[in-house]
Amino acid sequence: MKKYAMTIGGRSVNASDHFEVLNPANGEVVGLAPKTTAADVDRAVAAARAAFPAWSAKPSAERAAACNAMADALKANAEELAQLLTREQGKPLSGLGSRFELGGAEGWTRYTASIDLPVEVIQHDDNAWIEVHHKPVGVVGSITPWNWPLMIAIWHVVPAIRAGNCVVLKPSPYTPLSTLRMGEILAAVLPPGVLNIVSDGPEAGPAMTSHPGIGKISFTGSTATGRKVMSSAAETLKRLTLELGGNDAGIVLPGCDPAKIAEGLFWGAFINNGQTCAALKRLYVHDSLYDATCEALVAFAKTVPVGDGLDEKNLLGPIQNRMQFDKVSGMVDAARAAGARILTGGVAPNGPGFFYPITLIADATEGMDIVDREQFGPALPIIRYSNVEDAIARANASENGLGGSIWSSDPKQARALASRLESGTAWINKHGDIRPDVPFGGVKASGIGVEFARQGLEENTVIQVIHQ
Ligand code: TXE
Repeated sequence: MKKYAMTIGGRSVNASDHFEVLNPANGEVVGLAPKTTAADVDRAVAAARAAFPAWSAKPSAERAAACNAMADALKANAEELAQLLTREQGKPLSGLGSRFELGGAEGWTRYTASIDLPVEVIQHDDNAWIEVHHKPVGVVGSITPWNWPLMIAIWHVVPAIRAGNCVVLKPSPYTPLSTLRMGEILAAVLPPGVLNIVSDGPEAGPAMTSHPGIGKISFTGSTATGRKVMSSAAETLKRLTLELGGNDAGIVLPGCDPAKIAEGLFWGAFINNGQTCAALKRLYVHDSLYDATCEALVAFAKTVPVGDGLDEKNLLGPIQNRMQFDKVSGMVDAARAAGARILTGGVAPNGPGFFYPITLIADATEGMDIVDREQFGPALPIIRYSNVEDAIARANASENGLGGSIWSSDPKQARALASRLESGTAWINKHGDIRPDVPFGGVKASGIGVEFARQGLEENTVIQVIHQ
């Protein structure tokens, strides 16, 4: 069985101990990931710190060129990485799956290469010379989840490197292999120590969040772990960007045509089997088109093939891991027991793998876990409402605030209502449309700070004022 290695200081580093990474489609071992210790984290941070003076002193254009070289390397190795990603994550090669994720990773890298943070001049005259400089923080620690492991690693790593930082990256224990391999490929086009990739192990995450040599943590994961990261980082006053859970609401207004919006609603909710932070997780539908919307969604769901992601005809794969499978199936069972109607799905097939059918749940209400908490899986509760003001209030009655959407045939009304959603992004007639040139982040318990665009790049810097 292939043993994967860490990359520290530009060299491949083997661990003394390993753990198995399983294919969620069939339970087979995909490979062995190194078990990272606190001492490995120390070595990675030391390598990053050693590389920092030269890397941060490089002209911006040279760092931009290095980011473009990373994009070229991603492109050249995309198919190998996509295959490995499908085998350990479960998502299909096709559709909005692994190849799509690799394409996104390359696109985000190229766009991030193209942005810069020039010196801002406040005053240049005989009375004063005042400039604002954006300087790199030093070493950035990146901690990533298992749902979009490569894309999210790129979202953390590339802006950090572009801004002049050096990085230590730690993937989730569920999906470390594709990140270890991608890291090896990317580190090879950078000076040694600029990008270091460790793996998981009980000591690894806490060693990073408390490490005095790390100046900032970029974290994407659950709100519960985000709180631990923030608390652990407090001692050393690290900068933080936290992209945490979401429980995004979508509101379908009277006057919509259910047949026209069904496909957008479906993929807004079921992209990556619903295992997406800014997926549509609660759908509020007006009474006047409730039944028609349910029917249109069921009809669309029946056209989507689910199965092993290596089979190119499939558009959705298994749930990624046992913990998530149990969470989703438990929430669906509880909703059914509380009186919700399962329109399609709701019963897992026998056999290997964490397969769970596309599940649409009518007559769902607040008070059910599947409405109140993030399900993070292929099951969408559809909630009836009769008053738009009431729907907005119910959408906002959540500790989360990542995304939200308004579905309407009246653009002016839609924009007015969108601005009243308590969410980092409010989409209109779509959900989850993210772009590298548009800042993205959560409010309330969904996070702190933003990623992407100039604003995301700025979060990888500290400000220094030169004042004469
Ligand atoms: O996430 P964790 P888990 C949600 C989703 C899911 C739940 C749990 O609802 O059911 O989170 O998933 C690392 N110090 N999301 O347990 O624990 C961990 O190794 C430092 C939403 O997989 O948040 C991994 O690399 N690091 C989310 C990363 O944190 C620690 C995506 C995320 O794991 C740590 C994933 C610690 N003490 C799950 N403990 C989204 N917003 O997209 C764990 N980690």
